Amino acid sequence: ELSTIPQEVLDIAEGIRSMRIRGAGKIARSAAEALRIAAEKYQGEREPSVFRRYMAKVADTLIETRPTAVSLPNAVMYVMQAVFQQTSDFDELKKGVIDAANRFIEDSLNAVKRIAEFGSKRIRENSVILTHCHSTAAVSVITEAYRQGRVVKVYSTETRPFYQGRITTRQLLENGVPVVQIPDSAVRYIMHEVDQVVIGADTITSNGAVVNKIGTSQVALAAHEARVRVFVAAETYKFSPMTVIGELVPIEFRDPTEVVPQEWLEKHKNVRVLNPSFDVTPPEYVDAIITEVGVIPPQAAIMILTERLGWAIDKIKQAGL
Ligand code: RUB
Repeated sequence: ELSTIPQEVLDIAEGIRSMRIRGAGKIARSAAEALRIAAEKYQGEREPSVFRRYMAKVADTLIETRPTAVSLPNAVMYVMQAVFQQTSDFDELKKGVIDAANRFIEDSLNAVKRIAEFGSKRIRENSVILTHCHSTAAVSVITEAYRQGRVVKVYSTETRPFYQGRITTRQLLENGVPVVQIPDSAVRYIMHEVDQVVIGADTITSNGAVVNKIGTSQVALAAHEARVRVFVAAETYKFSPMTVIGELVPIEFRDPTEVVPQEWLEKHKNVRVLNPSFDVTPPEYVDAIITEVGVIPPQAAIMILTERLGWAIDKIKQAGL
């Protein structure tokens, strides 16, 4: 009989599922925090094997919440490494898990700062920037570039159907950055005014494709046509070790009621509504990926994977996933 998962942990899982907690970086940090709380509040037998089974159940509960952003399983795997460290001392094991979770959160926040520093240097003087969805990493790059006096205006897409663009617009305004909200369908119309596109990522594959909020590939296509550079701001835990063994990135489809109201669906019973939440931008449409360890071409994704996530690749290969 495993001890029950604390309510606080279940609330974080539900927060991720319902998108109260959203954005790949925040999801990852919240998952690490949930594992830390689970370890701290563990009431069961002080026996490593029992504790490990309980933590594995918590890990599964977290991973099941949303499928696309690899930052979630990467964060969970990172902390779970400490859960499976070789020791028979329960207190040492528990402390190791709490430390690993805290380390992940701290490293993640530092990574975003580094990305802002590196990315801002790539923004030219007097730039008009376009961004899509709400990415903490992208907002950090844009805000830092603005502080350095290089950004004159930001176009922020509203990002239907969930309107994460409104969060971006609000945050940029709070940071003092001049921002104009546009509907997603206005991207190609406005692109001739744009100097650079800065977006985030949920997952980056071993061949350098960028999985991000639905509509990102259209933005990149319009930018490509207009010869506008596309920069992706992404921490190294957004790179997917699973793609190294040939796995495809699962694309989340969300409820149709995010696209049309329930009443409308009921009135039009034979209409099918699709709500894909993410899309894939091929590496050819991305100029550079800004990570906390450096600015790289998307084709160098495998280098980040082997250098930073080699441990995860080994694990996945061993597990034969
Ligand atoms: C959010 C989204 C963001 C990335 C990067 O999708 O696509 O662009 O997650 O964000 P959702 P960050 O709102 O469905 O979670 O840079 O904050 O990790």
